Amino acid sequence: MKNIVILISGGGSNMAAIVRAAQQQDWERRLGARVAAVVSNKADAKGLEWARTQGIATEVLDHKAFGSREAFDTALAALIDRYDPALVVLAGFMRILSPGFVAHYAGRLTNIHPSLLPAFTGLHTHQRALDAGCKVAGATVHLVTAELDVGPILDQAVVPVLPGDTAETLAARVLTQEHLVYPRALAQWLEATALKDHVASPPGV
Ligand code: NHR
Ligand code: GAR
Repeated sequence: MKNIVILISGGGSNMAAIVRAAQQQDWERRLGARVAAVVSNKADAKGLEWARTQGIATEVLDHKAFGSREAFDTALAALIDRYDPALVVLAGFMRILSPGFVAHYAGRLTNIHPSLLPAFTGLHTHQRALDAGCKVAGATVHLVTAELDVGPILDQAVVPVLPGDTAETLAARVLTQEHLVYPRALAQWLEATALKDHVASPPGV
């Protein structure tokens, strides 16, 4: 079984969309994958409680309890590795990860970023898209590399920017598309790795 560990910091609506997709599309049977744990750097992240109602293990690791970014990342990796993850998913996780952490999960660490990358890396993406006069906005699912928001793009979703939009109305429109594109991109990643595993060691050979 391929274990998926999801990292959140807040509402967790992308995490919930992934968990629901896994349930509805029977990822266990079809893709040999399951959401094994949800991890938050904030104890009050709303998504944690919902994950518990779904019978998913939850963990909290408060970054403020650590003296450095590296110390937090080392502890975070140790906690995640207890679940033997095939895939680590950032879903509204708000801490930049150090190069050592990223290298440890190279090729199996994904993020969803609320802009059409390579435009608007970093924070406050919706206000910056409005300020730039963009006519479309969206979200990008990408593999995480040491450099922020520049890893290989797995999939994107586009929405229109409408007259009168604020950062809040635009964020809400983008978020509904994030809930579709992220589960779809992960299912494709899982299918592709299943195929690679099969070619590398076909059953019965
Ligand atoms: N880490 C690496 N190495 N590479 C990426 O592409 C990453 C990453 C960690 C998180 C998500 C992210 C985004 O989609 C992400 C991508 C937080 C910040 C940030 O500045 C920036 C980007 C992203 C997440 N965080 C502040 C920090 O000091 C804290 C902000 C806060 O706590 O509210 O870590 O854009
Ligand atoms: C999402 O819009 C996600 O793209 C964004 O935060 C929101 C989290 O919502 N991520 C970032 O801004 C990363 N810097 P959620 O917790 O409800 O999934």
